[in-house]
Amino acid sequence: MLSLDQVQPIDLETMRAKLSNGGCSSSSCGSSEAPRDMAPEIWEKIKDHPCYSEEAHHYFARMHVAVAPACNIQCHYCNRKYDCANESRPGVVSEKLTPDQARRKVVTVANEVPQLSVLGIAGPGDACYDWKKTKATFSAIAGEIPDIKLCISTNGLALPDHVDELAEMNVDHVTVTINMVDPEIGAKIYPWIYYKNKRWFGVEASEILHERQMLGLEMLAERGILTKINSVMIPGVNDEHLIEVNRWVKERGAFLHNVMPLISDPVHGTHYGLTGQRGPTAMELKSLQDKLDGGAKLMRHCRQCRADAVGLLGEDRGQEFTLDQLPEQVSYDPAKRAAYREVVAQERGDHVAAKSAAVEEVRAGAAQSFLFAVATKGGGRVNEHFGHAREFQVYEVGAKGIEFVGHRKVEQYCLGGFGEDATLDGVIAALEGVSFVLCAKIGDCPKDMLKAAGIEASDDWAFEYIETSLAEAYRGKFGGQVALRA
Ligand code: CLF
Ligand code: SF4
Repeated sequence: MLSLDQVQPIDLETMRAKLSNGGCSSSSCGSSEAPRDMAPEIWEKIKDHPCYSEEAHHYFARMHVAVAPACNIQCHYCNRKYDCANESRPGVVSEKLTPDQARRKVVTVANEVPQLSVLGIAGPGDACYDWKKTKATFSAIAGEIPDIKLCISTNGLALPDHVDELAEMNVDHVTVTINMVDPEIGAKIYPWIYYKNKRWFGVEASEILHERQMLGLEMLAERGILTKINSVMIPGVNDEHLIEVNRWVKERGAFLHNVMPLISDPVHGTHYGLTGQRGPTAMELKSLQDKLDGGAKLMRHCRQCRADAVGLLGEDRGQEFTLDQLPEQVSYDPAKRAAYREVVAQERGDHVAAKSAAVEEVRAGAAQSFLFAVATKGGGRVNEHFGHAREFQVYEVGAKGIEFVGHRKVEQYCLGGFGEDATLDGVIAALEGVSFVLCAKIGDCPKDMLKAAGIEASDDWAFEYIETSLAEAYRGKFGGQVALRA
């Protein structure tokens, strides 16, 4: 059995206490039960996938291997020196791997990171265009680690050529980046594509891309492959148009729609970066996502990770597994992953029950909605110090219950025991629209500065479940029963 000390970064003290108290106390113990609005066979496919299930992302990790550098289109938000910005943020470059190097890396990570549940290929170019390397990598891993989920991300142009092979290889999670369903808008995003040994430009290029994306989507749906659509929100270009995109992809069987903010910076050397095209603010993104609610199911917890990312979505352990650190010979040992799953099955059942009770409680007494930011390092708990947080998870609490609405990346405020005021100013700016912060620990100085900016912060709920804490904090503020000790 895995020692809990080997499980990182989930808070081990909390997990130990929970288990020594007899473990799961809920009637819905175990995470194998599908939510009421989901078919059990779909739940079985997504319940351990950190991107397809918001709940799973508290417990399970993905890793990407950068085996596919070639690409067949040009996006205005991409500089080919960097990774594919459709599934990762620009400005970082991945170490390119051969399929054999990728195999060694995946097996090494699987032996050392028990949370690992998904292997994704997200570039750094296009995984379907650079197909031979994608296929060789998936085939090698599927033979060695049969329970790992295989996941792929593509711009869609070469997708229809490979759907049957994807189905044969049991790849049941495919992401297609679709930024438009109107080629006139597409021409403002894609200057050219390369298709049938020829370069196509302008509206004609976007017509072909659009047809291929829709065809690929329909073929995936026919084969029961779960499809996620990524769309990059580009203010003034396709922001309002994404409502139409959402409708089209829903009609063609997309399971999830992930609207990501354009990241645009002149230093990345992209067309948009160099021409001053801005990305959306956090509140503009939220406002668009709110309009899309009711269409295809929305993903709001994407971290725009890099093409060689390793770990839980909010972290990146890729630097621990660079090529020079991999053993020459390695074989898979399933012990840690199997033991971790046992621990999580217990913890997760409890969490689901606590979450459901908290949501009902808030719904019953809710009046006004507020945004709460939570510092967490996984496990579904308030378990990160304010000063150590590199991101905050944001929840809307009010009449609709408790909804995860996104995350805000920040610079770590406390380094070496001291906090910089300038960094704190950046954190406060990133928390635009947020009224309350819950964390495991916060000092008087940042708490006072947050308060001066209209944000109350509390560590009263350290190591408690996020939703239980939110419900109590909300009730305290608005029902007068428990007061935030701000
Ligand atoms: Fe990777 Fe993408 Fe698969 Fe996830 S990422 S290929 S679906 S395993 Fe996830 Fe990263 Fe967002 Fe992608 S957080 S960028 S959505
Ligand atoms: Fe860049 Fe990805 Fe677009 Fe290709 S599909 S141009 S790699 S962002």
